[in-house]
Amino acid sequence: MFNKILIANRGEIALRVIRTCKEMGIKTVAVYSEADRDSMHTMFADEAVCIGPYSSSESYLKIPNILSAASITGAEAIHPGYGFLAENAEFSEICEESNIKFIGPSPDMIRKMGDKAFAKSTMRKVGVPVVPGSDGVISNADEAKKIAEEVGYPVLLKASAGGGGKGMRIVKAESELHKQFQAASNEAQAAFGNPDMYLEKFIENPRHVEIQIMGDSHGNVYAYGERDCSIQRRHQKLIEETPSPIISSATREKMEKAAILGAKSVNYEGAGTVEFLVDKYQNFYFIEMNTRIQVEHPITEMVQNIDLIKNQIIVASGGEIEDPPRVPIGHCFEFRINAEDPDFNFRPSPGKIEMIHFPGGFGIRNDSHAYSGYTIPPYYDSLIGKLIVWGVDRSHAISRAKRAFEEFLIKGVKTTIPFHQKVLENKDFLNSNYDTSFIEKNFK
Ligand code: MV4
Repeated sequence: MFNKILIANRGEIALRVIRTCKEMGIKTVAVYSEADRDSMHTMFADEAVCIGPYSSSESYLKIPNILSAASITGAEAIHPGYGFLAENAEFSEICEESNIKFIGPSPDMIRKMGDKAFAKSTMRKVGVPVVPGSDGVISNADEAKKIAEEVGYPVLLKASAGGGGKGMRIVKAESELHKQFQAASNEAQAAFGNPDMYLEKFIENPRHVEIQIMGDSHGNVYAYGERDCSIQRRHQKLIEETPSPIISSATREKMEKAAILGAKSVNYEGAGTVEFLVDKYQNFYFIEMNTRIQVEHPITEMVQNIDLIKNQIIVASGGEIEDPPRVPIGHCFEFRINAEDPDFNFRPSPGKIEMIHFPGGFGIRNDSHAYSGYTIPPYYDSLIGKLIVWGVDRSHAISRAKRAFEEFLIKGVKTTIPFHQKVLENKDFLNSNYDTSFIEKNFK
């Protein structure tokens, strides 16, 4: 096992990793930008190294600075958290070459799964259901036209280097296809330095359900149930829950089997998420695989009674992960508390938190780096924390969430708390009658 881990991240996820390291008896090194001098992760790690000015590109994304910090502190491994360098193949590769264990997938795996058209084609070949469309990249608009005719309009053009909703174009009719293909491809070239596109049938108002998996170097791959992440706004998730209220146990079993099949076929190691779209008939289709720990991982931890970060560290050190019962107990929600004003189109509201009081009691978990007097810098994401609420079933968790929000006080910045309180009164939400269009429909 490692003696010392460097956490190449900030905010709540840096703190989350530090907590598990402490519980495992592993020393921790925080890195911080000049804007994060007073940040909680900087204070709670055993050592902290300043890696540059406020700008991410000069600090949290600056590979030489992070490796220098690892070298001078003698850290043997680096946990990247999510975002920043978590899915950067070059970083994973340079860590490998520097004899520092990257707690995440190999550079090769990051490249394979980061190429969305290739990932989809790989999954299709081993029998994982995928959205009907092109098998891999399409080279021109004429080819796109042929495939669109086969699967039927509307279709979606997706950038192969995109993901998470970036670089997508809906095409409703053949007459638009040529123009849209050129525009989308140019956009992809500008945004990702890669013009490759693939095409899919457009699934109307799907639900977004993802399977948590974990693989180790001994050939084990396990699935830990699903998370329903359909409550999103502009591809930013706001509420996640597990189990998904619309997935039957038969469908769950099929989705888990598909995710394990896909992961095993590429010898996947570490924590991963297999994303599916689910239509109104409970048909599910693979769309992407994420090779990182995700923001919403705690809801899986709560119902499965496991520490996913601990498992990541065990796997990275060559250990074998135990096969837990993997029977979910109860129901869990995550509510993302962002420094944003929901009354003004969720515009960012950084600044000083004059006072913060977190809810507590049975079934409540707060993953947050915020404290009274902390200033949220405007340079990074707006996440103040995650309220994670566990209950014996969905309705119990909802009652508990409502009472938790009554206790949750934040003064000084606008937050998404009032938004969550409105959702908790929404009839469709209460009846589990929602899909990815929920926010658009209800909060215009
Ligand atoms: C789709 C889709 C409909 N049909 N693909 C958006 C994020 C990216 N991971 C995939 N996305 C979508 N892909 C097909 N063939 C609709 C979406 C989509 C979406 C997916 C998940 C969660 C929220 C979403 C919001 C709008 C569109």
